[in-house]
Amino acid sequence: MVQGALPAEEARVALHAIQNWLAEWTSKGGCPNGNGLVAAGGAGQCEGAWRARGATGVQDVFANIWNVPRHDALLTSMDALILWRERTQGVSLHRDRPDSLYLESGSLSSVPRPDGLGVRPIEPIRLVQSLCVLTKSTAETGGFICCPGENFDRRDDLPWKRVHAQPGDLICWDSGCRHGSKPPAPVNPPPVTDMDRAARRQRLPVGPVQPVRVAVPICMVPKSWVKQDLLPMRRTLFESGGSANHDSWSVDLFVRHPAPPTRSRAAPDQADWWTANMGSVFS
Ligand SMILES: O=C(O)CCC(=O)C(=O)O
Repeated sequence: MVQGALPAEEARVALHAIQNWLAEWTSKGGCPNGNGLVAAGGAGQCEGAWRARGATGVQDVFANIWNVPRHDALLTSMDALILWRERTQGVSLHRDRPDSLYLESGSLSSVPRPDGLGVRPIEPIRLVQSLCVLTKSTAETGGFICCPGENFDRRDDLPWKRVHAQPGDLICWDSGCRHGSKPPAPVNPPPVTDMDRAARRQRLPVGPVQPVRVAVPICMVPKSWVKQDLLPMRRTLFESGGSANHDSWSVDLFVRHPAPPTRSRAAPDQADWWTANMGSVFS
């Protein structure tokens, strides 16, 4: 855990930007739920998510992990949001390891070459995944869980623990460690208010969604891992509000997460909040 990777004031600004984005989206009728990992509606490319990825403290963590300079040597992926509502159940314990990864002339690919030149890496590719927390995570709120001490070799035998964090903290873990999230137990359904009852009677949409948990998943890898032909596809995804997964350093894996249709919008790098720090981890 890196405390205050995003300074408290910047964490507040990022949270506010995400709430604004969410209000705009929910006014059109949709609302995020499911396991809380949201990639639809331009979530991954919204201002609040980029404010977390663009933070010097966040980028420094990954630069130190990979031993590269912070500026211009990292590429960000796993561009999504975590948004919980009162009944969101979270994500089951899992490892994020691509099942079929091949090395092809030093680059990563998910498809073995017919000529057999692509070989499976001897060791699993290790990633460092992270969450920039924007609302506090405690036993009362629920949130991220993981099995500290586990790695790819140590199979499913350690107990999970809750990770408590404050807004601006960056929770980091090795992709070989099982992780997920859990609501507080037991889950108490939110009280039904008079306004909810009235809305239901009149079949009106229930008021604006106030997310109970907000975090930004972030995964940065050295740019040198990425094939050049990936970059135009990243650009398309970025401009259309789509999201890549954390294993998006190879074209084959990247295209598994095409952009969902979104309303027309300016590319994030045209917006007034865009900074050079954000651009340096994008392309
Ligand atoms: O914190 C969560 O809700 C789960 C995050 C997760 O599974 C991931 O980022 O891979």
